Amino acid sequence: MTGTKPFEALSVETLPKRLGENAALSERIGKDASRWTVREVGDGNLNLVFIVEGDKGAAVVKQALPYVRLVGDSWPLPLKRSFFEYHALTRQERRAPGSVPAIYHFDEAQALIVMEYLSPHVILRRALIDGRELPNIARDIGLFMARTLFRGSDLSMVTKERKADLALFADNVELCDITENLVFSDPYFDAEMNRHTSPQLDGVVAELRADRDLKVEAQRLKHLFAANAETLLHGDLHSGSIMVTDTETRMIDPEFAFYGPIAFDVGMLLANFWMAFFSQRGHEENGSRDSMRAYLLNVTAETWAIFRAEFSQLWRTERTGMLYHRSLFEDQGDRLAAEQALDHVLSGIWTDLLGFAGIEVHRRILGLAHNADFETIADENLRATCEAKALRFGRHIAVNRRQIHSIDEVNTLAALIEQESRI
Ligand code: SR1
Ligand code: MG
Repeated sequence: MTGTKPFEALSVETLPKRLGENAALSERIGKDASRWTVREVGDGNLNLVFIVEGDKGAAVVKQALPYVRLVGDSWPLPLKRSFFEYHALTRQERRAPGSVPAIYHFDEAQALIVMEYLSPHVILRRALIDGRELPNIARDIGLFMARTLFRGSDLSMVTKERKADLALFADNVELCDITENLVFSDPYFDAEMNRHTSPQLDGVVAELRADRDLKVEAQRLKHLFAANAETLLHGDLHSGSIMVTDTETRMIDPEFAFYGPIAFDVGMLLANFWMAFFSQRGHEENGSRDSMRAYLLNVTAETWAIFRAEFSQLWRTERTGMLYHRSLFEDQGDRLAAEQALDHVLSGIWTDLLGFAGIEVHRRILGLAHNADFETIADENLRATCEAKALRFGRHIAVNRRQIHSIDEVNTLAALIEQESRI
């Protein structure tokens, strides 16, 4: 699985020569490497991604670079993120079968993973920008989150194995550091790499940076993120980390995987649906996205409902870990106590996910890594109007999260803010 040669970045030109002898790849796509065609399609912030096609088929080769691609070699980033991505994918496949691309080969020294080419899948974010109403995403993503997050926790795992796994992923320090800074801190001060739609949002940005309650809440959430090693997270579960067709959904790119709070993945994901919602105004002509807006709010509600239902089902049938052990509840004939404990756990996830969602919205508009949902709105005034509404929404759900009790309440607020005309 691990090569011995020192790391060297692949290119479209060198890939066939360097991987031509790789059996996992050539058996799938065809043995004659001189007939392979290679395209580099990586549009993320960090890595190289190649689609390699041969006589028999196609595969994806993903390779980490020793720096942040978005910024360049002034920001070094360890290759070991590929190791964490590989190990996260194998665990996700075990815990939620069929939800991630199949892995054909991993080379730790070259920081590369050869995996299934998903076709005709597209990135979910792109589909939502295009106004596509995909029927299955709420179900598929809700199930993925419930299964991976429950089964990676002390609710399910043998605690010795979980602790060993926690130790393994604890070394994903640099990727956690990106999240800790970019998500939880940078948006709230004048950090070097920040940018926002200016001058339109200058006033809103100044207000947010002076907002004491918001800053304290963001730091409480960062504390939770850093200190609550509850389960193996995907760690970067946004709509750019999901590939879809009309009927299929696959999660990709878990290189930020580490042990953190269950609510983080769920909050980050829902935030990206809410951002898609607020950005629709920038992609429509004459109210043409009314149905898309309704669809997106419905997706958030359905995703949360599916997550809750599946998590509850796993709680009742697979609670084999050391937390909330059956010996204290069901085995004593006290099923209601187990249900009461479940309510507490779900309500904690709910409150925290709202916080993480609000902060994720802020960092995508004020920080380094922006979203195509807003970035592709060419008219800057229109973009700023969409962004300002999302920022206001994010602030509200982060700061008032303990007083918000249902997703309908959140979606009613989102709809009200979206209809306002002020920036
Ligand atoms: C420097 S990396 C910026 C962002 O890209 C990744 O997808 C993560 O979301 C990270 O925060
Ligand atoms: Mg990524």
